[in-house]
Amino acid sequence: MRRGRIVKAVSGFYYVYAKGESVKQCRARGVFKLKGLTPLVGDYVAYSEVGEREGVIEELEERKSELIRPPVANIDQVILVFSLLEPPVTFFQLDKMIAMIERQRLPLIMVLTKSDLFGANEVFATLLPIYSPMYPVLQTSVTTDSGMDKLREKLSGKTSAFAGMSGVGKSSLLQRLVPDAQVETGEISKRSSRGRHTTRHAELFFLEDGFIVDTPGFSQFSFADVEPIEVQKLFRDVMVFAQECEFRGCMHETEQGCKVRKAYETSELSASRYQSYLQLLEEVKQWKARRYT
Ligand SMILES: Nc1nc2c(ncn2[C@@H]2O[C@H](COP(=O)(O)OP(=O)(O)O)[C@@H](O)[C@H]2O)c(=O)[nH]1
Ligand SMILES: [Mg+2]
Ligand SMILES: [Zn+2]
Repeated sequence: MRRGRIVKAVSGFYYVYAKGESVKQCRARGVFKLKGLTPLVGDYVAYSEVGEREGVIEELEERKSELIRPPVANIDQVILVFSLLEPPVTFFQLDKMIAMIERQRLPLIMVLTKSDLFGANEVFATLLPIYSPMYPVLQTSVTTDSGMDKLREKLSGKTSAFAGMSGVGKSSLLQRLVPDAQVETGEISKRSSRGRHTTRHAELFFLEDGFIVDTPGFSQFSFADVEPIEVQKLFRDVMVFAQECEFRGCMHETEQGCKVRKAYETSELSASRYQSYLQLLEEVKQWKARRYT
């Protein structure tokens, strides 16, 4: 038996990669179904070979982590991709995605793309002081190759998931990092007849030293089962001041003497981050109200 990793799953077939081997199309042993186990993209497995190109998955290794959306196992970190311009950064979208990743307790690296565009530097300069105290922040361009080496360093030895809205440049980055990957970027999809390309299944791409998964799954995540009081924990910078807030159960909205509110008023806490916090809090409260009516 050999050890490999599931890089793709399509209608009951699992594609298993092992370094130096051709990717094998595998079936899973029936016994998994009996045990209620479903192999996931990202799983490490033991498989036996059937001829040159096929195999059978015999064993699943225990998972270090498991995401439901996207359904991927053993992710080490999320690369949150946003473009500096075209489309411009929307603070709330950005902060909501960060919150979503925090919710899944995954380390996060921010990658701001399209740094070659005119005016991108100014946008980067406004974002950097807000986010760099919390997360590594890189800026990249696939046009000039700027920042790509730093990104490669961050990906080395890890399994990374790319998350971000459509059009920000995820596929273009992936294409750069994995030149022989079959990736569709915006330009190609414009030409295709079926309109905008959407990745239908998660797929792992292998680097010399690491794996990447490109999937739209993250944006489907919902906050429907989050409690309002938990929302602050998804904003690291809000949390710094929330810990000093003396009011029990405070949600740091309008209370007189609230430390978060004060930090916002004195600009110690970024106004856009505070606004995003309030807006997400509002959404979560509405989700909750709907749950009980
Ligand atoms: N100027 C510039 N355009 C880029 C860059 N990266 C991607 N794009 C363009 O942005 C559009 C969307 O890119 P794509 O990779 O398909 O985004 P995805 O939807 O996140 O996968 C395409 O037209 C790309 O050519 C970049 O670094 N600089
Ligand atoms: Mg894409
Ligand atoms: Zn408070």
